[in-house]
Amino acid sequence: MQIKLNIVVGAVAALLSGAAMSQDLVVKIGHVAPTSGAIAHLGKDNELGARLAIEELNAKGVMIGGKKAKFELLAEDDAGDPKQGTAAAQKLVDSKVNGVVGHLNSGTSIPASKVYSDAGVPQISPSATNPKFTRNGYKTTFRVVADDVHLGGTLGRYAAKDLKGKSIAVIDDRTAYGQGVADEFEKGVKGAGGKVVGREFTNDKATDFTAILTSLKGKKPDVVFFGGMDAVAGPMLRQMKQLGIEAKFMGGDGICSGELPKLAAGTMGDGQVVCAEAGGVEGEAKKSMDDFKAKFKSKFNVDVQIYAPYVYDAVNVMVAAMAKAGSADPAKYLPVLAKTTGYKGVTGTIAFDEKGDIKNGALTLYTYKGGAREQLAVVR
Ligand code: ABU
Repeated sequence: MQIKLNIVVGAVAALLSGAAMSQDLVVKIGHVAPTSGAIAHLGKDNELGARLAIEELNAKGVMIGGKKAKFELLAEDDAGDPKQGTAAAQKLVDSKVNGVVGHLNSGTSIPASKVYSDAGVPQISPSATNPKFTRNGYKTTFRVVADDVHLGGTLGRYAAKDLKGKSIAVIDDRTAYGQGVADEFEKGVKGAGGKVVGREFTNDKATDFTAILTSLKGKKPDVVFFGGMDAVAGPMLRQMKQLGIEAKFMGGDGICSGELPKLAAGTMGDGQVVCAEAGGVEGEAKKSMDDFKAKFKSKFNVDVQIYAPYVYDAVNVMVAAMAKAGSADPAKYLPVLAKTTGYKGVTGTIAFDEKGDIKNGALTLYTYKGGAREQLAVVR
């Protein structure tokens, strides 16, 4: 008799818990980055930032419109390729995602933004810095980092004024990001009264830079700026050393990773490289970033490369808008997301302007000493 009663009680409990679960709201968050290819280490860094945010949100229990939200991460690899980027975006739209965090590259984020805009799906890039990303008039497009006008311009002025570069050479990888940030750097140098003695280009898959570096060597540069990613910058630094080019080496956020010293195989001199992350915190806000990095390391046993904290914040700011709107329906929470102001994230305070760009975005200038990134300054 007792056994029968237990079975009945168990069945009722299972039914009730099933009923509760069926009332949960499943919220699908898409994430896209290159998790294969030369910058897979950066793509995986971003994806782990999203995973950490989703795990914490599920553990915390977020209510949206009176229902407990269950967040699912749909992670896609676009290999940093524009065509694969739009295919990944379409796949996520077809899977009825509620929002997307990504992509990592400007060259993929820009074409993908049209796919999301057409579908009305909010997209926040945690790292695409080309200004065009937010200048197509799409209401669904946001980013939580400063853009290349700010990034390249600041680095250009820094090269001419602080590093006192007299003959500055510029190389880019012809991607939307690399060419754009190099153009802004050149404008910054010239605006500060500096001189650009040579401009060369390569591509984002190249490994041999002998011809362009030999050509630039003849111009005796004291600063070489590279617009591109760390996977190309590392071998370029190695070949500069082999060719006896003693210049300072500068780049934007794409080279400013924890991996760069390894990619340069020990050929970077202390203080030789100056780069900038397109965000940054200072003062009291620094603690939350430091705590995030320690938590990330203890959970995944790897250090943050560059943008994992920005991905983490992007997921959280999107979910905060859903909770405030009382709906994960993109049409309902998008206007709330657009009005985000004063959101305190681990990367600082997030508010969006009318284009979807972060307001008052910061930059953090870094150099490398003893194979480790060392902060020089946070500038706005
Ligand atoms: N911002 C550097 C890496 C991503 C990109 O904009 O292509």
